[in-house]
This record gives sequence, C-alpha cells and structure tokens, in this order.
Amino acid sequence: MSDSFPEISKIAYEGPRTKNPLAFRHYQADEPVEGRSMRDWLRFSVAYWHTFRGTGSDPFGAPTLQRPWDDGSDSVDNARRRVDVAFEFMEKLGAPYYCFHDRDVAPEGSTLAETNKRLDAVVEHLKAAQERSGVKLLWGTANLFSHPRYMHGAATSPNADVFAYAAAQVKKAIEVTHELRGENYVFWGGREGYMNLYNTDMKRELDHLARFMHMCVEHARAIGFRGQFLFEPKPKEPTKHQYDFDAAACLNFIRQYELTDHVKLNIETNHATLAGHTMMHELVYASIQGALGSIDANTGDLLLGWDTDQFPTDIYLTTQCMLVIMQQGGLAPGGVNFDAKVRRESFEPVDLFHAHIGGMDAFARGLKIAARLRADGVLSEFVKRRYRSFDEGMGKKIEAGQTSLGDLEAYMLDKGRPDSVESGRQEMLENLINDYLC
Ligand code: XUL
Ligand code: CO
Repeated sequence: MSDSFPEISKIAYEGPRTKNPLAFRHYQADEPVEGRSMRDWLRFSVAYWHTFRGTGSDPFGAPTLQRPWDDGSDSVDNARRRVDVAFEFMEKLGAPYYCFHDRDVAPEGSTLAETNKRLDAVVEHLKAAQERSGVKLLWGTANLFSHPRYMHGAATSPNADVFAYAAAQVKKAIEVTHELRGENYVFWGGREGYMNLYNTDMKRELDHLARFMHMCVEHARAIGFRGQFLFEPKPKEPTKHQYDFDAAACLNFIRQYELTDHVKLNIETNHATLAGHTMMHELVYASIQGALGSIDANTGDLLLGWDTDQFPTDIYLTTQCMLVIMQQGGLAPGGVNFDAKVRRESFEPVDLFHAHIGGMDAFARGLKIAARLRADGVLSEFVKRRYRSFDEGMGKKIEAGQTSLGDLEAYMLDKGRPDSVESGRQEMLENLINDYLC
C-alpha cells in the first residue's frame, strides 16, 4: 500500500455550496438519475499515461511535474511503485476504472521476450491492486508509436517485420487486458497515417491495417476475450494525416473491411475539434450508427492547433455529451475516460486531484442538466415536431420507400408549391439551454 498523498483523504460529496476544493459539488456516485446511479452512467476512468507517466515536458522545456514516488528509472520496481500510487489515487478519488497502454505500466526491454516478462511482472501487481481496491480496467491498448521502430507506422509500416513486431505486441496487450478483465480494447492509430503521399501506397497501408485488426479480433475470440474493440478517431498529430481521421472515416473503414460486428468507436473531444467537428457532432454521428462505444473526455484549446488534452470543465460540452450518451442508453461496456493531463505549470501532486474532481463534477452536472432537458422533453418535442411532415401523407410514403421521382413530380404538379417552411428557432433553443444550465 502506498501513502503518497498523506494530506488527502477520500474525496467526498459536499454539495454545491462547499468551499472545500478537494470535494465533489455535483458528483455523488450513488445518486440516481433516470433510475441509474451516477457511477453507472458515467463509468469514470483515469488515464494511466497522463496521470502517472506525464512529466510536464514540452518541445521547449524540461519536465516540471513533481512525482516524489517516481525515481525516473526504467526499473520494474519503479513501475510497481507507480501502480501502488495510482491505486491510492484512484481509490481516494473514487474512480471506478482506469486505462493504460502496455508501455505506460511496464518498461520496454531489449527483446520482445524480455519486454513481455517485465509486463507480466507488473500485470501481476496490477491484478492484486485491482482485487484489493475494486478499481477495474476499462480498456487496455498498446503503444505502437513511441519507439523509433514505429516511425513509419506500425500496422501501416512499409516494413513487414515492424508489422509483425506490432502484431506480437498487440497479441500480448490483448492477453494482458483479458487477464485483467478489461472491458474494452482500444486501437488508436498512433502513426497509422502518412507524412507524404509521394512515398506512400495508401491502398496497401489500409489493407494492412484491416488485416491487422482482423487478426486481433480472431485472437481475442480464440482466447475468450469478449471485451468490445474500439477504434479511436484522430485526424492528425503525430502524422500529417491519420487514417482514423474522424468518426466518418473510421466507420467507412470498418464497413469496407467488414469489421462492423467487432469494432465500435472511442470518441475524444480534442480529436473531434482537430478534425473541424464538435464533440457533439462526432458523438451523434457514431451513435446513430450504433457505433458509439466509449469516450475520451478532455478538451482542446481552440486557439491552439494541437492536442492539448485539457481536463473538461465546460458545462455546455458535458451537457451535449450526456444528451447523446443518455439518448442511446449509456456507454457500457465503455465509459468516460479522462484522456487529459494537468498543465505543466500545475506541477504538484494535489493538482491531479483538482483536475479529476473538476472533470467529474463537470460531467455530473452535464448528466443532471441533460436529464432535466430530457424529462421536460423540450428538445425532443421540438425536433419531433420539426419533422412531422414525414409522419403522414406523402412524407410518410417517402420514408417508407414507396415513391418514385415521377410520383413526387405528379404530387407537386398537383399541389403547385410546398407548404410553407418554418423557423429553425436556433436562438430560442440556445436560450432555453441556458435556462437549464443555471
Ligand atoms: C492520443 C490519444 C491516445 C489514445 C490511446 O491523442 O488520445 O492516448 O487515447 O492510445
Ligand atoms: Co485518446
């Protein structure tokens, strides 16, 4: 057991009036919303890479984050110590889940065999910590982008040996996720994309990526892993163009390569905005196709053009997320994973608590606001009414596929002109959302 946050006890719900910065104002795990607890709606998860491996370094400056428990070495002992600190943190925070990349939790060795051995040693420790604390693994994944071997990509590398190494690495990562009873497995492209089309065979790279994913699905079935596979869209960074550009590109890929039955999407806010979309757009697009599996909750800085991975505090954003998530009945087995990092200027360990508490409270508020909007039916009734001309008469026939262009021409020749169109009332609805936010 670790005692790395001696001044912090379990974070409690104290309600909106508290002045205690280390308390929840809105997140009360057992509070029911639409008949389900907040814990079950939100399924919060802590991202191991940012929270326990982030250093605060950036392209211009050295690490800033104080992590007194971490000796900075690549030893297995150091990795185990981090696990203890991570579970102390998650227990005190009351986060039910965490997520990791294989390389976040255990150091790489000089050969694949040695690397796997080190991973096994840390996984054993993770398993014991999970059992002791009740904190569970939301998803596992593999880091196929940090090591120089992956400079041209992993499953889309032009080098077959690199493809094979990545396949071996992911085989192990899926096995470890299964051993830790992970509920999902995520593919994020890393460097699956290109920097320049002069040297790229795009068709071959996409075929290889699909072959890779099919092998993963086959292996998962073979070992009895029944978790959900998730593909995480991101348009660019580190490559100029990532093949998993946005929800639409990912879904086209999944369909084209017949992976629809096995793979859903993990949608991240900062990736949505980098693609020129809102988070709500990406969520709705995935959800209406039955493919919204999980979310990476964060936010970008709209004045900066990269993935700043900030903690989400914007109540409009979380309300919009929860409207879509509640509409589809929740995310399980997915969840709300804070793929977010404290700023390098927020360098003390306590800042990790402030950041997660703020994100959890923002989502709890979004959940409650969305529930009130749903209970009053204000948006759904407006939208239903807006399309009512398709509920009867010619509109109903169009939707049922019972009309041809000729039928519609005859209908309009007879009628002369369409019924008058109505206002979209955008500003009225925006005002109405503000009424619910207070
Ligand atoms: C990178 C990113 C990843 C994935 C997991 O932008 O979001 O951390 O979530 O590989
Ligand atoms: Co992410």
